[in-house]
Amino acid sequence: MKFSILTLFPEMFSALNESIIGRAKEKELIDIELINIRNFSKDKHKKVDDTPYGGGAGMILMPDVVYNAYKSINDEKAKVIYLSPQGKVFNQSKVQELAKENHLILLCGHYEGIDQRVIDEIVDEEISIGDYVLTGGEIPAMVLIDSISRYVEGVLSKESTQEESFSNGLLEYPQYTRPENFLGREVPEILKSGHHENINKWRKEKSLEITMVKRPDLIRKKED
Ligand code: 4FD
Repeated sequence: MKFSILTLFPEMFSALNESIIGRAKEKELIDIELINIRNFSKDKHKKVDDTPYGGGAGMILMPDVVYNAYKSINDEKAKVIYLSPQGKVFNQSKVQELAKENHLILLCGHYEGIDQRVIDEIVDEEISIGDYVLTGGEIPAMVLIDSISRYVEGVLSKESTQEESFSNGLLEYPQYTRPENFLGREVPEILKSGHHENINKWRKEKSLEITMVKRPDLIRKKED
């Protein structure tokens, strides 16, 4: 899986050099290409934004600069995603759908915004990671990369991908490790029984119970 990121702040993505995603990069299971939009400014002062037509506060990213940055990627088949609070809200089924793509281009905007014409020209899909506003699309882009990379063959063990929360539409059952007694709280007896059939049954019941208590909306929403 290849991710190309169009951003004014490529250094923010150093977070992806850690842990599981960092290892996936080292193993070349995923490729993360950072494209600094500022490098495509034709201006001697590297100017990338200008004041909005019609007036108002803030600055707008100029369409030609964003377009030239996009064109430098030179892959017609890549899907272009714009991270914005106006997008369709991201969920695990969208993660699984996007994990089937070969190449995703993630366009990171800022609060002021991007000239609408380049969005209309290049964007295939607008996605939001939730109903709140951030200063930029970089953290949402990292959320997509992290969640999608987990479905790339070899990044995680197969079991962990399929067993976990949301893949079956339910929340995870609780987990325990040593010690058996922690501040007077015991590990559930059944987990020490070695009876795997009963353990699986208990875990399924717990999953359903936890989902009903914490996220009853997920039970009705299972078709999504
Ligand atoms: N909820 C999200 C995405 C981006 C963002 C921005 C237009 C603001 C939240 C385009 C307005 C980008 C989200 C940057 N905030 N802020 O996914």
